Amino acid sequence: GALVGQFTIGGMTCAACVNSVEGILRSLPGVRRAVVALATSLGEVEYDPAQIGKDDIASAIEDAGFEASFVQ
Ligand code: 9UX
Repeated sequence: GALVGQFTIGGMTCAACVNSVEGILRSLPGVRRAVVALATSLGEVEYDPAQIGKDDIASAIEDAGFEASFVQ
């Protein structure tokens, strides 16, 4: 079944950053749901572990110019 990963995302300073990161996350194969909050710098991603892992998700965030670390 799907897993949920939580990330702290650094470097987001405006609402467009949030939309950008959400768009990147939702475009990844295996990601079913992604919600990013500017106020808390938190992102929650529901994903299929058969298709993608937390490291891949974090790498995609970092490739877009933000910092990502796992919360759980
Ligand atoms: Mo806003 Mo974010 O002007 O990368 S889009 S700071």
